[in-house]
Amino acid sequence: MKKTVFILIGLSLLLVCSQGCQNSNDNSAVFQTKKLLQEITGKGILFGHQDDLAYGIDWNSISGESDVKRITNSYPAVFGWDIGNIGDAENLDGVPFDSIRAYIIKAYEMGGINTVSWHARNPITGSDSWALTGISMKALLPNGSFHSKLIEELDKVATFFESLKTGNEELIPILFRPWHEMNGGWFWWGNTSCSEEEYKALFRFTVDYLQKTKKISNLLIVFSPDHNFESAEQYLARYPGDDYVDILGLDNYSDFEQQRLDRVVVKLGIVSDIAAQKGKIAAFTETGNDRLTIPDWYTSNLLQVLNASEKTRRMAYVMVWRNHDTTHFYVPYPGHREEEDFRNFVNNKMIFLIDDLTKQYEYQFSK
Ligand code: BMA
Repeated sequence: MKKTVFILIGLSLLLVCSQGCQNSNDNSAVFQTKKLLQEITGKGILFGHQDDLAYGIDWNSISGESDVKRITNSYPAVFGWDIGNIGDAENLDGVPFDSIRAYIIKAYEMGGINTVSWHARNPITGSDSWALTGISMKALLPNGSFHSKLIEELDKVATFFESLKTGNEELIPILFRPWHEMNGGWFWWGNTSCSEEEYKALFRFTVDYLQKTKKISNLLIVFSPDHNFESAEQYLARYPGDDYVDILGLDNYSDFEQQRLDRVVVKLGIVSDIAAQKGKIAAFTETGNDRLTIPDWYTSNLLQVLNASEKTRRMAYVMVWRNHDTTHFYVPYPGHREEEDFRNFVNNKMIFLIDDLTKQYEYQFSK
């Protein structure tokens, strides 16, 4: 009897794992990254910054530089990059793709985690993510008249992801965050440009094409709605399904702009609850206060919401957007009046920069 039970368990595990699950003996880098994010949940929150190694205030492409490091002496733990305009020499914000690749390798070799968003051009019109005319999602989906154009773009994405390797030919794990902020109307994949079913089909096709057809094995997939929801049901309206997502995210700038911190707490709580129910990782995938106009934003706003409850403390990471110039930035730079506040934020025992992550991992995340 016992034997039969074991055989049955073994068989069902085999069946489940043939659908793409990784078992606990999996020592691939992507599995280790997932495990790290799961293990850090509730113990600390990794801090991330978009384009951190590429440029900052008054500098561009200087090896070793980082605005986070300039004022804290440590790099962030999470590094965000964008592959908008993939196929060109530079991304949509003027960072050469060859440099992005080098930064991703460097971040990984330092012990950091990389996440990639995609402000994609519309494959039909060639115009940017924010251009809402000339869109037909149906035409881009399988059997649509422009489907091959979507595939052309995905092939470029696949080539880029396949090229992210260390010197030992090890593929670098990437938290890939395609088709983000879909519950707003500002991108051509947003809720004013396609139906829920069309959006889900786009997301599923993207993941299936990269992971199954192109066999890209270094991705963890992030689903990242914006602030525009009030309930779990609304959050999940465009969710492509558990098989397609590893990390449940939230992008939220608006509620901070309106100083509705209570709303941020509620929304992080919803994401945290769904993630716990589904056995997924939760993350605050994009946020920030552009130009830091709100005094002490890092400690009086961000830290408050992250530390509001057991639920909000279960974000694996929080990432702020890029430091383009003094008219568009999210991390203070030397001499800025928010410098001290930012240091107070990162010195909180819950917030992990790369040094905290690499040093403390062995000490079971105790800072
Ligand atoms: C936006 C702004 C733009 C940028 C885009 C993609 O939030 O920062 O300047 O082009 O993100 O990075």
